[in-house]
Amino acid sequence: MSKAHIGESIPRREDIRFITGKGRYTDDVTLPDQSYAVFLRSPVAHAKLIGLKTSSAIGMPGVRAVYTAADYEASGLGTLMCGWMIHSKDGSEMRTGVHPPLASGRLRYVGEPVAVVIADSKQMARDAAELIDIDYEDLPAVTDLTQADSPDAEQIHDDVPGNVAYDWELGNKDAAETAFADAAHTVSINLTNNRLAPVAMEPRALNAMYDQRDDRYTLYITSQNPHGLRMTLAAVIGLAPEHKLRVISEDVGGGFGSKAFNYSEEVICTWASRLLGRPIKWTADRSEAFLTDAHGRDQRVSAELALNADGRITGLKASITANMGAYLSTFGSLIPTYMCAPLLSGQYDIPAIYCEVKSVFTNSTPVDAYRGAGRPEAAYIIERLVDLAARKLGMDRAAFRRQNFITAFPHQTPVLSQYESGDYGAALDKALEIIEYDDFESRRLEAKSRGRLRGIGLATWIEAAGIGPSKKLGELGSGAGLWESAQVRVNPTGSVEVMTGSHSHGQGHETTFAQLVADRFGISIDDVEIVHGDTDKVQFGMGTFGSRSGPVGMSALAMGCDKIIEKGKRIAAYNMDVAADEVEFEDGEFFSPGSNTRMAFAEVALASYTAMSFPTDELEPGLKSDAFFDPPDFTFPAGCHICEVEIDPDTGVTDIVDFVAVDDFGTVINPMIVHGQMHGGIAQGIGQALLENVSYDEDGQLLSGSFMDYCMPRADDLPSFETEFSNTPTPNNPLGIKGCGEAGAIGSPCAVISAISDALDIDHIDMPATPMRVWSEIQGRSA
Ligand code: MCN
Repeated sequence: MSKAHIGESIPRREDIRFITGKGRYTDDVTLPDQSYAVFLRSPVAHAKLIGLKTSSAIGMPGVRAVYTAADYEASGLGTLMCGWMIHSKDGSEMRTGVHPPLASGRLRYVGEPVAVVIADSKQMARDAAELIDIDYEDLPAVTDLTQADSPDAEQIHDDVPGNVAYDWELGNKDAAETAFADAAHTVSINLTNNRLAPVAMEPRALNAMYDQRDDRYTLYITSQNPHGLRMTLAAVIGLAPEHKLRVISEDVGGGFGSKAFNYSEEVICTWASRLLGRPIKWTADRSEAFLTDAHGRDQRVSAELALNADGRITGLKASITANMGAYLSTFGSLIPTYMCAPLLSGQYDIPAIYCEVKSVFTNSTPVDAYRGAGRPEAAYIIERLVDLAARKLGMDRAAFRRQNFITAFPHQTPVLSQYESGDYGAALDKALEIIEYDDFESRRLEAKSRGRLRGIGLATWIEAAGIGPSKKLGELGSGAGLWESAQVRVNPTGSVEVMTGSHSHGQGHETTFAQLVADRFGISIDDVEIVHGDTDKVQFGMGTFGSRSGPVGMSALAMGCDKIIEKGKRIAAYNMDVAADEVEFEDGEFFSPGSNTRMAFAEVALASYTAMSFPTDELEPGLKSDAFFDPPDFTFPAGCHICEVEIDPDTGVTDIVDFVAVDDFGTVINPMIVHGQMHGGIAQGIGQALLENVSYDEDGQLLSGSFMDYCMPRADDLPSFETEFSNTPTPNNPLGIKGCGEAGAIGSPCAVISAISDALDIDHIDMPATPMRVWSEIQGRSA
């Protein structure tokens, strides 16, 4: 029997099927009478859509149907919706525009779905799609987010004047202005947070079918949030009542946020599957993924920091322009506002903060959450300012940070967040020690002797993970509750099945969730099955995003396990002939100090189902529990990332020679998995800092639409990371867990840019710090 305890590095159970090619991904599902969809997409960024000629396509062999916006509109179904209402400074509601699943009247970005062809094979559908004529009239494309609200910019949505979705603010403007008026020193910076593509290994895919016999839809889909999708298809699109829809997301090959949103393709294919009476499969190719998976980041920022004569931070102001793309995606409005501005205090005690965010539409792919979602942007703003302030004051960057750290908890920032626990100095000290910070200048000199520019960079980052509570977030504009649920079913022989509303798409939940149950019940991990990703099996859930499965999903599961133990005590009490409150449970056994009988977990399970040892009018037979956990607040993971780089001045190529991360994730369930999450996130953050950039030309054509143009980090771009913990459990959930899934991507970009700026002895360099940009900086030119 393999026992499993919290804190043990148990190998991931799911990896056996993944590495032996036994994973079952959506594209692996082929159904009887399978047909295939290919979407015809807009070739231009902005145009008036005059008409579509589909007759040649309809006549092609194997083609079952061609549908356009006119067909969809005739069905009376709804359009796609953004799930978070933001109010502007003047109290007005954000302007959303209308987001039709198939372009209607206007083409707004390259790649927007215009029509769908359904045929007996993908190739037949593709050939037919090429025969559809799009009659359109070009309109000027809005591609520069800083110009989107200028008076001469073309208006993208009829009901969104000036292309501004909202102009929002947070914090106390007067207090911040006073801090700046009284400041002994100020620093300011203009930043670009570059646009990123999510590039999950498995592209988006779905297979939709309608079963006439049950009058029910089944949608297999690569989703991070099957219940959320089902709810949207039912309540927003109006496709069918929720109980007539089943959404199944089995193995999902990564998402990084991008599979938590609602997209056109699932609406259209599910709707069409009923019209045709055939299942419809759609799998994006990589080019479609680059064009249509919601992008991340894309902000321009100007920010300032006020300091007193002692080098204490007294105020911060930030003005953010955020690109929403052509349409507001599911969480698009939330990311630059409530997921970003409340983190602007960083790890520092800053009495006055004011932030304003203007979100604009442009003729580009919609922008939404991507690993970190708003928090990397906030960390980047405060960490770049802090570096700049230390430089201006001639102070060591670590010492400057330390003297401004928050040291007492809970700490209420001026921008909503209340940090619950932490020891920022401890994480900083540990990271400095591991990287041998005090000896850095000798390494710099040694590198110089080899003609290389060596730099060191720090980021003491913080984020908000484990989103909740529902009521507070409802007041801030959320359209959905942000709790999580778990159902624990104990079988008569003592094995356990858990239905969780969290969804694993690379995070190892089948291991960590089972580890928690095995630890709680004192049973073998082999006796625990984790079920997720099927709306017919799991009652309801909010899915996985915002690093919430640990803090929120596992907490619901812990509550569910505790309810089982409580009932088990009552059952055991009858068997032991003692009062229920005299029964204790430890290490898999129920016992009472007043009795010499001990009952193993499985014995109590059996007793609960034989139902002979207790009065069933007082105690229901069976052993099953349901739990919903709504957290009292976010958790605030934090840490210190330190990066060392060497730059070749002749080529501008940056080598990351060392990277240390010491992070606080509260109670750690499985250190190996958490280290893995840190590694993945750090790699993505380094990608943002050095290599990755979604770029469009001035006509709105995507220039980075393949891996030849969009540069992902590879193993040889990265050093072997040194990752450690400096944990302080959170009081905000019963397990003390803080989320870890995004942390790596939050601290690392700041640390890398800090290191490159240090190596070049400059204030700042923009991301991505490509060889061209670094080389140009060395030459004193702009790239
Ligand atoms: N965990 C733990 N101890 C903790 C915290 C977490 O052992 N103190 C474990 C959890 O049990 C879980 C894993 O670590 O197995 C991650 O937990 P958590 O931080 O709660 O994050 P989620 O499971 O909610 O995952 C979401 C997060 C996000 S938001 C993105 S984006 C992301 C990420 O996870 N996308 C990923 N990691 C990813 N990893 C992979 N492989 N693929 C993605 O798409």
